Amino acid sequence: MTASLASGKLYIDGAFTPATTAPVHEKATGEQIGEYAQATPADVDRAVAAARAAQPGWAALGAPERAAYLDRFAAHLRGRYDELIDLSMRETGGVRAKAEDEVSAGLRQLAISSVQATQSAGDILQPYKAGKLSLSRAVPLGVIGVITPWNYPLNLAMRAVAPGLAFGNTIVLKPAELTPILGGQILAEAAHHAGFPPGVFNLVTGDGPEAGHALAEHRGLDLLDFTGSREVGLAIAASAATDLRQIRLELGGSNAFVVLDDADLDLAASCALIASLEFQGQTCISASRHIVLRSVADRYAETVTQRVAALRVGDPVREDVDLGPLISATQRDRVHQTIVQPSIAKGAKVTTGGTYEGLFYRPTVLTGVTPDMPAFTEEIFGPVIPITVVDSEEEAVALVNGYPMLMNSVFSADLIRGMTVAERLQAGEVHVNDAHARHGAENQMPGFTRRQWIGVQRTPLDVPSWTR
Ligand code: TXE
Repeated sequence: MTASLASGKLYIDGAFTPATTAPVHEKATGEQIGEYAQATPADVDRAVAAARAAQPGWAALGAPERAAYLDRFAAHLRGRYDELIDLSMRETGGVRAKAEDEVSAGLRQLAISSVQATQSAGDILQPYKAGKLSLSRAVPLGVIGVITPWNYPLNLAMRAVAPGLAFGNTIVLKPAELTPILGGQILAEAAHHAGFPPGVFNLVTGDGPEAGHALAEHRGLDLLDFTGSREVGLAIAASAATDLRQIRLELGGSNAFVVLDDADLDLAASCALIASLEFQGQTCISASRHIVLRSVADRYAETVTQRVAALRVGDPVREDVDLGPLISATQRDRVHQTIVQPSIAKGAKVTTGGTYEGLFYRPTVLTGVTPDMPAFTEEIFGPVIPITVVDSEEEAVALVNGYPMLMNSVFSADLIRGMTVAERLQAGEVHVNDAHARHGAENQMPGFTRRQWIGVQRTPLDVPSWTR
């Protein structure tokens, strides 16, 4: 069940290295399913040094040669597909469909990055004046530190690891301590089997405040790529600003789901369940606020409540289960004690759910949610659908904007109206009559190269006279 070669080990400079370990648990049962090594700051130093030493050689390979390594890496993962699905269900607590989504998205990312790197072309720019040749080309950044969260450990690691490697960078990966097997050990094994040159891919598992902090603060990186909480992201940004270290952050937000008065409520309700409850709502693009026009609000709440009440919660490896456990007691307490209960205390009504047993949180619908409640302002990261009623489209747009968010949805039978409202929402991604359906944008990962601009002087005598 556990990754064999890498279990309880770090992977530095092409070697599996033992270290002090901590257990990894299956989320639904609490059973131990493996162990992870706890990297020290000295281990992180060694990993960054190995990545630094390996980078020029890796970048000097042609993109097709790097793609061939990535293909072998992907082939190893594909060969373990069933094992990875099972591991994803046990280690993250998601149902089979979520596991399949995660593993196939990770594999897709590898395929896309290989192709993108081989096809990456530079530009020939308009010359600044006659006799000059101006080019730009993409060059690797160098050594990339990657810190990932626990919700989609394989896919979210791949979003940085695949394009990073494909474009000639080397990697030091620190996966979340709750999911270090799928998010780290499996990848180190794949890298080992693919025969990557030592130091190209390094794994430093460990806890956030120790291994994570050491990597985030490391001066030997050319880029730190972090996906996780807003709190940790803010601290990383503040520290990076002190000496202008390059970072790339993907954090959370309070995403909105807008239902206009002409929406197909049946479709909206189905999409609401996907948007807010898929993987128990523990996704950075989960809908955290449902903003509904008054004339359809009661019907929307009733339809959603009816469907949510029928959902089956339990061990995600079972076929007859719709929602698994939350990832940890800390997350459960955050959802219940800092979001649901305070919102109820301020007047929100529970139409279904609001209770839990162990890590199993009943999917919950809250009505009468107002903008002064945490269920409106906070990223929930749990299986909760908070419904807020508004009187106009204007009010809906104003309420949606003004909070950090990644993605919104708008529902209207009139596509032009839906798109017009969508354009006014300030999220990076907006869907009309859809719930974070994957439109492929997640696989187009920019930012792992820098542009190098090259000016060539073709006429050697084109210099100012005072220099001659
Ligand atoms: O995240 P953390 P947590 C949000 C979501 C959730 C909340 C808390 O709102 O409720 O975050 O989740 C590493 N220096 N998201 O506590 O702590 C940590 O080891 C460097 C949104 O799990 O940010 C892990 O590898 N690294 C997110 C990674 O950061 C540190 C998905 C994320 O953990 C660190 C997950 C430190 N000081 C949670 N402390 C999304 N955008 O999808 C921790 N880490």
